[in-house]
Amino acid sequence: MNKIEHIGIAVNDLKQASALYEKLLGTNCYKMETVESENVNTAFFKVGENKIELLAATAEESAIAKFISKKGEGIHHIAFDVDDIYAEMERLKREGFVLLNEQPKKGADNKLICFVHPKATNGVLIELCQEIR
Ligand code: CMX
Repeated sequence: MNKIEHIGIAVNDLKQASALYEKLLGTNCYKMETVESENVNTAFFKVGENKIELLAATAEESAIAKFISKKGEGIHHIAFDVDDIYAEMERLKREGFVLLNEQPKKGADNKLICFVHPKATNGVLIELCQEIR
C-alpha cells in the first residue's frame, strides 16, 4: 500500500459539514459526488497529499445511515492508495482478511475500491482504492 489516500467521515448533513470543514481546513471542497451504488453523497477536500471525504446517507439502507445510528457521526473508514487493487485483494485474502466485495467496485473520485471488514482489522473499516487510469 502506498499511502493513506483519504479518511472518510460520516455526517448527517453534508451541506452543513462541508461548510464547517471548509472553515476548519481553510480550503474549499473540490468535488461533490453522489455514489448511487453506495447510497451516499460525498464531498472531498485536499489536505496536502491526503484527502478528507465527508459522507452522508441518501437512503436508510446506506452503510452510512446504519453507522451513524449505531455510533453517531465520526470517522467511518481509512482508505489506502494501491497500485494494483486486484493483487492487493489477493494478498489480503491470502493473509486471512475478510474482504467485503469479491470484485473491485467503482467508488467516488474516479477510484476502484474494495472494503475490508472492520472486525478483521481491530474495529477500523479499511478501504483499498486504485485510481482508474
Ligand atoms: N467502522 C467500524 N466498525 C463498523 C463500521 C465502520 N465503518 N460499520 C459497522 N461497524 C461495526 C458495527 O458496529 C458492528 O459491530 P458490533 O458487532 O460490535 O455491533 C459490526 O461492524 C458489524 O456490523 P453490522 O451491523 O453487523 O453490519 P453492517 O450491516 O453495519 O455492515 C459493514 C457493516 C462494514 C459490513 C458495511 O457497512 C459495509 O459493507 N461497508 C462497506 C461499504 C461502505 O461502507 N460504503 C459506504 C462508503 C462508500 C464510499 O466510501 O464511497
